[in-house]
Amino acid sequence: MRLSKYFLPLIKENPSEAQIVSHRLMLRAGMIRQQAAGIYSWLPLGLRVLRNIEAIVNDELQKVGCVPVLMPTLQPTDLWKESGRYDALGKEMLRFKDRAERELLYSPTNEEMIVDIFRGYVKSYKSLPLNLYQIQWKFRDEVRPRFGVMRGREFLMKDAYSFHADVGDATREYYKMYDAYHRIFARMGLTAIAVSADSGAIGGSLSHEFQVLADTGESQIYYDAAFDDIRSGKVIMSGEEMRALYAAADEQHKPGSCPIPKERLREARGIEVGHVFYLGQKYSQAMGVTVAGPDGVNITPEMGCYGIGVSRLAGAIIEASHDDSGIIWPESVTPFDLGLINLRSGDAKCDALCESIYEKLTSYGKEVLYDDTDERAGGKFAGMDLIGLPWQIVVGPKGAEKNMVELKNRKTGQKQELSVEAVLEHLLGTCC
Ligand code: 5CA
Repeated sequence: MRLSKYFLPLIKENPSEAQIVSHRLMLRAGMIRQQAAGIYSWLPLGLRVLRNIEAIVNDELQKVGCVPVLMPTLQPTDLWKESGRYDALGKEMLRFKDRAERELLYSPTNEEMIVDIFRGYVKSYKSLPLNLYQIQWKFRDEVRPRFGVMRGREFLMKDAYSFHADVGDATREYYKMYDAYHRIFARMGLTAIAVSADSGAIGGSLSHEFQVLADTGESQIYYDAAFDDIRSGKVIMSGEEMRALYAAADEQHKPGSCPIPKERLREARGIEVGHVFYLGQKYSQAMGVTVAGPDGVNITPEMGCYGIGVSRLAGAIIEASHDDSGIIWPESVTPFDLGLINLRSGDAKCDALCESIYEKLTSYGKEVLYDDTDERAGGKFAGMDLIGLPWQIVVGPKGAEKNMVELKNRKTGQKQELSVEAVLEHLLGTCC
């Protein structure tokens, strides 16, 4: 992508409305634009990140057998009267009427609708287990939307819903999703702590929130100090070993009955990036769902549901990975693999060298953001640091004479003078 043809509206000054670093950097890096309180447009750079996060979520979920669907954002309210939740969500739920005076709502979550789909088709235990998921926009009229995409009113959620013939199978699925969540967040460079939590308006008997530690997080959590060793990479544990460690959300933590000694207990702020729920028969019972069981007797399916804050993750990753100059993207979600800076656009040698590097890397499938504009060098460096691509190749007139360029690692700041061939080899892992 050539910057001269792209849409990357960078902002130099710190936006006064942004209270936390990820919100500030997302606005400054031209990733998002606020359209109303808690409602954002995703600009091209932000959209690339969102799509990369979605790709990791899709990949890991499909590996464990989840099946993608897509439900509408609008629902008739009748289903919610059936489940008994019509009143439970109160003003958080946005309701309106269509031209025929039928009441609709903008989905804040989709348990009712998935149950409606399920009961329309599934008649036997032989079709179970079944785990359907979508990545779809939600709306919750939050009292205090804040921190940019962290607590939006409209936000992108991955929501999965599973159906089972018995408690044992539903429990197995719950922990399968729990382990998949750790893999999903780890691929984004995040270590999430799964804390036992309150299931709130979603309901059910068991739930865990996945929390990424950050001082700006909205949740207060308590956990075993062993998680700090896991986070720093000192200790590696399986999902099962991690499950045995103490971790609790604020409302679940009872100091009087905490099972671990004080010296081992840590207290911190966290960003909730995911939440899994063991629902039991709450929705299947309320909505009258049964399937034929193995011995011909009808059974009411057990359910689980599993959410991930896809748009919130973009902010959470930035909270976890930035410095004073801007964002530092992990390779797995970066909007482009690298930035190519032409320090003297219009200079024949610089242009030719940049073009050949751009062509080569692109032909090998690398996503390159080529700064071919005629802005001054300082502005180009600052802009590239701000948007945080993992690598930068800088091409200037002096080096171009000798076929030499500079390769900068955004995270370490390390710069190397290298021949074009050496840079390509470095980035492509192959000799050209
Ligand atoms: N039906 C279940 C999951 S299938 C559900 O709605 N769970 S939830 O309420 O916990 O939301 C799932 C995830 O969405 C949360 O863990 C959080 O990461 C994200 N989320 C919730 N509210 C917001 C919000 N206002 N802005 C951004 N992300 C949010």
